[in-house]
Amino acid sequence: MSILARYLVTAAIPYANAPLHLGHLRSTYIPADIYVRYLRLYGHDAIYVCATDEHGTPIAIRAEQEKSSPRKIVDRYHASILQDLLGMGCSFDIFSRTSTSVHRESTQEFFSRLLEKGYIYESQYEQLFCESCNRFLPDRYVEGTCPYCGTKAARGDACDACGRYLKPTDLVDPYCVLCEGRPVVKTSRHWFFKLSVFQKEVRDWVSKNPNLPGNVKNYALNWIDEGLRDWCITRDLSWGVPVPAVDVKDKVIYVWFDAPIGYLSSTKIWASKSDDPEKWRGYWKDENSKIIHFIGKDIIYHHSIFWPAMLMGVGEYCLPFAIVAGEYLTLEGRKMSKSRGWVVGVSDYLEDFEPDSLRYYFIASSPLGKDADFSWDEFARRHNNELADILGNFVHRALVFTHRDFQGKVPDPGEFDQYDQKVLDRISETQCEVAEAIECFSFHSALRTVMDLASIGNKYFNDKSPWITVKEDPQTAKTTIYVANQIVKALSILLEPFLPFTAERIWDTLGLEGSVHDQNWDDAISPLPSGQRINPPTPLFKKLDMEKIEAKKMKLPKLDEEDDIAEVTIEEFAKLDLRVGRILEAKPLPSSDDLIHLTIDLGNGVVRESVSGLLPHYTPEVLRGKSVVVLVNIRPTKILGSMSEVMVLAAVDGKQLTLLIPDRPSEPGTHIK
Ligand code: B3M
Ligand code: ZN
Repeated sequence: MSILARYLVTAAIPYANAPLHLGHLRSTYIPADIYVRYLRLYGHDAIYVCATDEHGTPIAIRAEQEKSSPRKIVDRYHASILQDLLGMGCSFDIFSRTSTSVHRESTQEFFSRLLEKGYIYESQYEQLFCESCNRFLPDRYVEGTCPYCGTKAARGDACDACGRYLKPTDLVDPYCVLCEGRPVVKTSRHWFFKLSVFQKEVRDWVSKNPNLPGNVKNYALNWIDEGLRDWCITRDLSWGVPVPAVDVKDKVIYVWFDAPIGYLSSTKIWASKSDDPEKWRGYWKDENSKIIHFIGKDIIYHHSIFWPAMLMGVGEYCLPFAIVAGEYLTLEGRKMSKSRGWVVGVSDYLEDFEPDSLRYYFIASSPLGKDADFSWDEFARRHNNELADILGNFVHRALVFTHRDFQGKVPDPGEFDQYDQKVLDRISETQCEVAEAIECFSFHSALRTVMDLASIGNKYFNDKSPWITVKEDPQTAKTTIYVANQIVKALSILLEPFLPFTAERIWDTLGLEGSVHDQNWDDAISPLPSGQRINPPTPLFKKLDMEKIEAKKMKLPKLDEEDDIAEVTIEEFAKLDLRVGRILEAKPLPSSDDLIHLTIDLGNGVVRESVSGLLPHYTPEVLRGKSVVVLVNIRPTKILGSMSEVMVLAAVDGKQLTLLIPDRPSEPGTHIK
């Protein structure tokens, strides 16, 4: 058992510019909620802090698009986001906003401290400016091609595809998102955070932190090793936290500087509403406090690099204890896309289904550090076959039996046989194993362990067949039902972090005092006394109405396959054996207008044949001696009587084929990666 400690659990603060969709819940809010609920049950001092992110270009652009004001936009979305999160059972201690005065002051204080300490400096900075809109184009006001990975429509602040932080002038072929015009470069006065001086300190912190999960650590170290550049932390905008300098107008602090400070300002606001307004310090300044940030994978850079560097610069504050980053969620096998309508809103879900079914789906379907998919059919299957048939079925059978055959009271057990004892032991083993898994953020395996206990309960119930023993050997039936009730009680506590609504219903049906949310983790193994009077049970889960599922499927737009360029993983790409090959011989295939037979040297004495449609584009003489890119492990085929064992790659532009030639001389057989 670990020593009781103080924890601050945060979830990334969502921009108040759009409703929440399922992806956010899966990566961030549900995992954070599970973790904090567990900590509270365990008896730790743990608070769950979140807010809406109300500054920056996402809000300003939304206001322009809707011909509204930033203030109206954030008021509207703050309310809807909060409603969705509460509907899903997120147990925040505070859900604040970054447009508060406490937040403004905290941000300006960070800025001023860093300035005093020489970590912020002023400089002229090249910015993109749209002449037709007559405005600077900070961050998301501009899009273009990512210079690192070549993805189109990367935003001026970051590339979603490769996760790198960008500045607008990094973009290739930038365009203004409002008018699609080409911006020009103009200089203006800005402030920079000396991120570069923290290179070593941040690297040490990341590499030595035992609590950073693998995905966070790997991404962060790669980026750090590419070299950290100073970071422009002001913007030519009027919406945001004003730069605290007397002679400045219409410049605000960059939203990514103020957003993580939202965790701190929200904690202060939480404390200010209590009888001890200073108690936020215990979470932020006491070295024994543990700050754990739950985020989505797209913002690892900001949390593992910028934010720790800011904290190091200011000093006095605790650095994050851990950062947990949920990977992406796809929807019916495709990448979610707000612009194409390929999303499911949280409020849309909640109109028809229970929050616990979705919480269950997210955690049960895959570990947080792996990509996951949401599909309506799979959702229905998991609800029906797992929640209803395993968990719901066991709890209901045990409680109905108690009610019907023992007048609603947990019966007195007789002596336990080996099987009874094994099942009782399994309860305490489960309690330990689940705790261990949750503590290392393995929520998926923790939940599976809890569900296994329900399966064990079902099997035990079948094996013991109390409906027979109740007539033939009533004492054995009493023992069985006593043991079954112990499992039910344990499930109520063990499920609380995952399925808080279901857990509370079980608790209520057992007729126990208070709320399951206020119990202790160890109550899972303290016996439910015989004689305990239980309430009439109702089934925990109804089977889902498949018409509702079909209706949800119909709501998704029909998308063109063309729109959908499938992603490949690096492992999939690595299956392609691509090499440099030298063309030794080239001969037109008789009986064909465009095919040519090539003999290709792949180094180390390996020579292969290939048939390609290069003839209209290259003459055999030109091809001889050329080094080209060859896919070596394609399945061989016979074309017009000739073997084609490998494939020569070319750029295809309409009907024009252009061979890919290495930029510098490369030996045949050289790997291409
Ligand atoms: N608002 C991005 C997002 O909503 C940003 C997170 C801030 S966390 C400090 O994904
Ligand atoms: Zn423009």
